[in-house]
Amino acid sequence: MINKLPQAVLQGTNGEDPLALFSPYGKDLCIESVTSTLVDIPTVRSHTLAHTSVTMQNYVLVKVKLQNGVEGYGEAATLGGPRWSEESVEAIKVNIDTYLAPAVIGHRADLFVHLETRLRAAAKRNNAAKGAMESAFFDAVGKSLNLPVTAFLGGCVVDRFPVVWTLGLGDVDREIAEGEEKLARRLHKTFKVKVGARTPEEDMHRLRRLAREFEGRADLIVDANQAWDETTSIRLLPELAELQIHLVEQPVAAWNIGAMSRLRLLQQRPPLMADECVFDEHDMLAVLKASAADAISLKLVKHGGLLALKRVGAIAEAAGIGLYGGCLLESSVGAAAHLQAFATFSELRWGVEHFGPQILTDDLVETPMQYEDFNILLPEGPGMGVIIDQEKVRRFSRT
Ligand code: MUC
Ligand code: MG
Repeated sequence: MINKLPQAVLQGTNGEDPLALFSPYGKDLCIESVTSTLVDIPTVRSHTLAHTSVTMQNYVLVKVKLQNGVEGYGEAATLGGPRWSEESVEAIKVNIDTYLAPAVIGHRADLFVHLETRLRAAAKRNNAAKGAMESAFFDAVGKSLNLPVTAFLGGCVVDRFPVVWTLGLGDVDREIAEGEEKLARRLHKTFKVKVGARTPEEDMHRLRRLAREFEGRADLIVDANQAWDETTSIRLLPELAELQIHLVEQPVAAWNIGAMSRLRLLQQRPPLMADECVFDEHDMLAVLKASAADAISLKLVKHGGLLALKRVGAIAEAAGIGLYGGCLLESSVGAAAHLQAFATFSELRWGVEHFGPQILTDDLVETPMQYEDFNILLPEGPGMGVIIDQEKVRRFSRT
């Protein structure tokens, strides 16, 4: 019935959702309002990557209210303003309020692909903004129907994931102490080492120390956040393999797919993971056609929604590329959204890195993400499985 509607009707007029007009069932799931709030939460310590250093995480918390009164939430994260990608929370809020929210008001929140199409028509890219909005649609519909978001994405396969901690201090003695603490508390036994903020020589000295210190007790992966050129990467990758580094993430610039595919021809090298070079499904296909990666970091801020994240993951799976549950230091709001999608893949070969709730001084939900025996647990309950703590939202909101 629904897909027989004439195209003109599907386009909708004056924003009302024609599909709801033909289905009394769906009316109460129509989107009544979209509200975006800037939120700033301090981190427990400074966190340094190749091109930025933060002591505060900035988010846009998106609230979608349905006609049935149910409220769903999503989160857009950034890292160092518009320096990890081109989006900043200030721009995300303006684009949601001005362009993206009006495109979905009055439309049924459960018509996820229909809404994705409207968001894609309303704005190019802006994927962190779109990812937060779509997360809120899923949360609101799940809470309305008393179903977890995994139920809309193929169902839960696993409910816990090995979780990576990122060493982003740059001071190797303090990083060793931090790693020992994470191991002792059975929180993390894979450490991602941020390199690129210092010279390659300084980073290699740091990595030799960390590899020696944690040999046999913890695995190390390295993320250069695009900081090395091809020549530097050719020089360093063989020694990184000797140090048993498990993964090297985005060593070169995102545009340099050619370098990634040539680096993969090196005799001695760790597996290479694509991060900033894969945002949408077409980027994923391009990386695969160029044989430019062994693994892919999946993130809502890059793909623009849970549906697109699933598509990027499916394209990677089709080529035998390993999946890694990436993050941008989300709070438990964004972490829960990612885990709902990650839980519906048959395998997440490289684990996940949602350590964000661990590096923040506080959170935005009543019950933050749970970590147990080196895993992060998929929260239980309808929607995303988390309840927003309104008092904390007030405390950390920027107004
Ligand atoms: C990135 O590039 O992976 C993930 C962990 C971290 O410290 O930075 C993020 C972004
Ligand atoms: Mg990365």
